[in-house]
Order: sequence, then structure tokens, then C-alpha cells
Amino acid sequence: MGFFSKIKEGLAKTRQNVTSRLQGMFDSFTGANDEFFDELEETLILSDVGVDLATRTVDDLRENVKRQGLHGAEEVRGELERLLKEILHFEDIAIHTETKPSIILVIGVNGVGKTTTIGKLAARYVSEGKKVLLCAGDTFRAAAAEQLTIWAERSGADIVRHEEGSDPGAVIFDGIAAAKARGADVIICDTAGRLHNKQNLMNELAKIDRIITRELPEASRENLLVIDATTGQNGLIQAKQFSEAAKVTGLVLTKLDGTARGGIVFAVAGELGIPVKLVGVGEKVGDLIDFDGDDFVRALLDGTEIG
Ligand SMILES: Nc1nc2c(ncn2[C@@H]2O[C@H](COP(=O)(O)OP(=O)(O)OP(=O)(O)O)[C@@H](O)[C@H]2O)c(=O)[nH]1
Ligand SMILES: [Mg+2]
Repeated sequence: MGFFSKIKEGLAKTRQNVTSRLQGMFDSFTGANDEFFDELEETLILSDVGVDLATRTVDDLRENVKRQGLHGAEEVRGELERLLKEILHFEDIAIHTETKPSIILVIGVNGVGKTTTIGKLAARYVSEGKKVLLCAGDTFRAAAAEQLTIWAERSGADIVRHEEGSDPGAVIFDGIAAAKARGADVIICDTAGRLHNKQNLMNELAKIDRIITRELPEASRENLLVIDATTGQNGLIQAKQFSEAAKVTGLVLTKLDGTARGGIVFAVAGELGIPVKLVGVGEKVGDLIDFDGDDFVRALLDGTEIG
């Protein structure tokens, strides 16, 4: 299944909510008047685009429609599509794994889907013929390393883990050494989503980030922040906090299948200025897709059934 069909399927709940509402608006379109723009703004806000961004987008649309003299429903829809695509457009949305080894650090609050995303990513790289090493950097929760071990076995990746309660920085350090010794292509590091307090967590992440920089100064490097799409605008607040601990190179938006408010994608990309690189649309290993902003917008605005 291509990204377009897969994202359409993953967006089923959002499509029932947002897409059908937009479709209804364009079906009964009688002109780009205040009523139309107000309803559009409301629809965007209800889909979690965020008040500021929704207002800005509708203002831009209003202005462009006027300036370019756009009339019919298709013309207005086309301009809306262009504006939405612009929000999601970033020059570089690749996950960089060029060097051997390359390293991906996965961060985010507890329960957002970090470990699951790592399992899915590991399976993907292994299937591409890469040697993958997982680092169990979440030493806080007893079951965390166990969960990662299951994903490692399932996907055919190696794993480096220490005892519960040990220093996460030491696990990452050992993981990097093991990757160098074993000739691994990609290292993927799990981290805790919760420690005794938030400041602890941020300090720990900053420390891990420094260790990676020191041990692999030339390596391709990703710090992926995982955000649960169902938590709405809360995800934005988390993202701002994590960005202070480590430079986030990309966002992973999980559980898009579980929300009727997929507009959160615009909020995170638009407000944070960080590209969405991956989206999770289910719990299974294949339910992780490379994000494509153009297709995402098309899937959101396309009122036809999944083909
Ligand atoms: N529906 C759906 N569920 C998901 C997705 N990604 C993860 N999950 C589920 O979310 C739950 C939490 O996932 P984890 O991967 O354990 O989350 P975590 O961030 O590692 O959590 P902590 O280790 O507690 O910090 C699990 O039940 C996953 O199966 C997704 O894209 N869609
Ligand atoms: Mg976890």
C-alpha cells in the first residue's frame, strides 16, 4: 500500500470528522463569504490545528481569494490546499542514517509510543539489510528493557541493556562501543519518558545527548521527539520542554489512527518549525510511515472513499 492509501486509512477517524465536514462545506459552497470563512476556521480549530495557526491560515486564504479573484469552490479549495501544504513543507524530511554507525535518539513523555516506534524502525532497517543495535536507555521502568528486548528479537536487531536503575548514559556509552565493535549500521536509543521529576528527566536527556556528541562527533544523527496525536495541544507543550534538553531534528506523531483531530500535525509542524518525519497509524510493525506533507493534505481534503 502506498503512503497515500495508508495515510488515508490511518486518518479514518479524522476523515469522518474533518474531511467530511470540509467536503460538506465545499459541496454547499455559495461563495467565499464571512460565513464560509468562519466555519472553516471553526473546523480547523476543532481538528486541533490550534487557534493561532487556524486564524492565520484563514486570514491568508481570505486575502489570497480576494487578491487573486478566486470564485468557485474548486478554486478556493485549491488555495486552501496550497496554504496547508506550505505549513507542512520542510526542505529536509529524511531520517539520516548515512554514516556507519549512525544514531537515532528517541525521546518523549511516557506512553507516547517511543519503544513501539523503535521496534517498527528496527524492523524496517533490518529488512533493508542493515545491522541494527538497540540501546535500552530507559532504565527507570522495570519492564522497559524487557519490552525493547522483545522488539529486538522480533525484528532481528541486537540489543544492549543494563540492570534496572542503572545509569542511562552508561547504557548509551556501551551501546555506541558495541556498535563500533560489531560494525552496526544504525543505533537506536530508547529513553525513559518519566523519572522522579521532570528536571531530572531533562538533565538526563541532555547528558545522553552530550555523550552521543562526544562519542560519535561525525555520525549522522537524529533526535526524534515522539508525540501522541491523541493528546492534542498538550503535545506542543511537551515538545517545547524537550527541545530545551536536546536539539530535536524531527517529530514522530503516533496514534494518528486513534484521533479524530489529525489537524494536530499542522500545529506541531507549524508552531515548532520542526518537520514531522514519521507517523504511527497503529500498533503493528508495519504501521509506521514516512511522512509526506503533500499527501497528508490531499488525504485530508479528498472526500472520496479509500481507493
Ligand atoms: N493505535 C496506536 N497505538 C500505538 C501507536 N504507537 C504506539 N502505540 C501504543 O501505545 C502504547 C504505548 O507505547 P510505548 O511504545 O510503550 O510507549 P513509550 O513512549 O515507550 O512509553 P514509556 O516507555 O512508558 O515511556 C502501546 O500500547 C502501543 O502499542 C500508534 O501509532 N497507534
Ligand atoms: Mg518505552
